[in-house]
Amino acid sequence: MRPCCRRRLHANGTIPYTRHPPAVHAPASRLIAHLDMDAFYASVELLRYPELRGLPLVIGGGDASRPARRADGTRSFARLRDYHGRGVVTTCTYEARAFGVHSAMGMMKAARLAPDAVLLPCDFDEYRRCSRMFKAAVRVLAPVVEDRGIDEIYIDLGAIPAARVDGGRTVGLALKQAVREATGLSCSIGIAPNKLLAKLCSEFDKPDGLTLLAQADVGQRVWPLPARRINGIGPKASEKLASLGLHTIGDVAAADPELLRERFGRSYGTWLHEAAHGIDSREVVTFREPKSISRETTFERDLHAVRDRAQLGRLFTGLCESLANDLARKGYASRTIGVKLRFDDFRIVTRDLTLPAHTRDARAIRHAAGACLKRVDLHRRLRLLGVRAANLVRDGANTRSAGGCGEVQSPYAQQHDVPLFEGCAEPRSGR
Ligand code: DCP
Ligand code: MG
Repeated sequence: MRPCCRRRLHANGTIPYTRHPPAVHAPASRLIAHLDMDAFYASVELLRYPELRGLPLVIGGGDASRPARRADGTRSFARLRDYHGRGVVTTCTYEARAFGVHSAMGMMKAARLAPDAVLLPCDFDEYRRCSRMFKAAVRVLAPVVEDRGIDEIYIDLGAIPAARVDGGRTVGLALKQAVREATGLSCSIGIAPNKLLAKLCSEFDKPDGLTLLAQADVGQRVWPLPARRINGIGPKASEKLASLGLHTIGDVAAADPELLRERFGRSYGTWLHEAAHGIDSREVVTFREPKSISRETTFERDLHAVRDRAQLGRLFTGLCESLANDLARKGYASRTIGVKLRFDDFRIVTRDLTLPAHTRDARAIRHAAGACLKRVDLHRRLRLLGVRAANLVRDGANTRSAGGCGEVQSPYAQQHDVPLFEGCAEPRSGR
């Protein structure tokens, strides 16, 4: 028997429910939905290019993979086998997943698995537009929504009397229908007593799924799953759990909570124990201020600060401009600007700089980020460059100028007025 398991398995391999529930108080029964769009970016592209329906489709090519119009009016599409570079798959249709392709896989590897798959570049503006549309459609039926990113939300169904009648099934179907009518896209929904279980079960029946999961189902439906399926158990934690003989969520649930705390620290160890028992008291939060906003890019080939400085300068300036635009669009200003670099040996270095006042001006961001770069040894070639804005405030607050976000020259920028990657163009102001 594994060292950490206190209880025996059922004959069918699942772990019986604990006779003594853990010493945590679950809140009164709630009903929470997690909604996640199916193959989101790829599905949005299929709305635009319906002739690709049913084909393996991969999103993540650069500009070169933009479709071309033939003389006869039909479109010609790039194929994955023609891709050369170091990009990664952003997402793909379920038809491409059947070949083993998945998000974050290197495109060259994906090309070996599915050479005939169609390749398209990302169109973030369009994905954001569809994202706003599906969220608005949900809010008409169920207004208590927590935004979790471009394609997922939590919905508190507690205030909807109809949701109590059948555990949320009818409301879940109505939400799926509303999303489809508003966008033409399918989504998958999980409905459970808390966010942790709702998120877990929204994946059970993807795509176009609707799964209801009760607390009493945890032993049978959740415990047999690999531990890493819990949102919050990443690759490192799951590796460490495996080294303790804890592979499934049931293994973690059956482990001595003291041992988990001993190995993972008090806070994470306690969380692991509760999560494995399907306990989660987090509320659906309808608004949360972001901690930071960032932009980064991985280069097609490694670039050197001196030999490729014109190209790097343009990329760096572009990132700062995009970041300034993001801040403006979202209505924030930042006081701490940081850079992130990944070198050719995969080492990651970050530096940041706190300014005297908040800004969202592209030039000020470029100067501050440039000052951060000066504090990095740039002898090795770079694989990735990123710029980050933290210490955020909403429009106008705490900024210097009366009109909102004042342009700020960092003290570093004033001292080192020469852009780091010399020869590059100054960014346009983001205002
Ligand atoms: N995404 C990304 N980089 C990743 C994973 C995803 O940019 N490593 C983007 C593309 C996805 C979107 O975020 O379309 C949503 O991510 P999901 O994990 O929900 O993946 P999908 O919606 O594509 O597929 P699924 O049907 O599994 O939800
Ligand atoms: Mg999704």
